[in-house]
Parts: sequence; structure tokens; C-alpha cells
Amino acid sequence: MKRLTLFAAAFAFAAGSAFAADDKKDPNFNAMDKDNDGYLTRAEAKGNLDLVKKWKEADRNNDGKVSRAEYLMVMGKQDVKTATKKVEKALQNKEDKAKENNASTGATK
Ligand SMILES: [Ca+2]
Ligand SMILES: [Ca+2]
Repeated sequence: MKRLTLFAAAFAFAAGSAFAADDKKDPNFNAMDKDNDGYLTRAEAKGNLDLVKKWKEADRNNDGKVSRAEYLMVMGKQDVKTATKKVEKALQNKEDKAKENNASTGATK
């Protein structure tokens, strides 16, 4: 149950930021897309080591280019991981505090 909530929170967080990025035209994607054709070639992407490493995974339709949607999909995954870590850490802190409170007040919740 907790896992599910955690994932939902992380997903909402990541989806929210991906959506916002798409809305404003993702600055990273635009910065790399030198000729503004909406696709990243390997040469255009070479400054982004994360993307280079994930190139095969990112280029889902194997056309040798990464579209904005493909980019957001592969980078969105990374966001979920980062967001999950952040949420996990926040929950951990909350639990620690709750334990402290329980210990001092004797509350059962
Ligand atoms: Ca391009
Ligand atoms: Ca592609």
C-alpha cells in the first residue's frame, strides 16, 4: 500500500514536470536540437551523456534520431527515479519524526 502511494506520488511529480517541460518546449531538448527539426541526431545529442548512454533505449522506432516524445519518454523515466528517491527520503524523515513524537507522547498512531 505504501509502495503504491509512493509510486503514485513520484509519478505525479514526474508527469507534472514532464508536462510542464513539454508545455514550455523542453529547454534541454531545444538546446540540443541545433537545426530545430524536432529530432536529435547522435551528433546533436553528444553533449548529453545520459542521452548518449540511453540512445538505443531512447530511439524507440530505430530511425537513428530521437524525437521530442522519445526524449521525454526516456528522460521522464529518469525523473520518476529521482522523484521516487526524493519522496522516499521525505517519507523517511516524516516517519522518523513520527517515531520521535510517538516516543515522547506515547501515542499509538
Ligand atoms: Ca535536429
Ligand atoms: Ca526515433
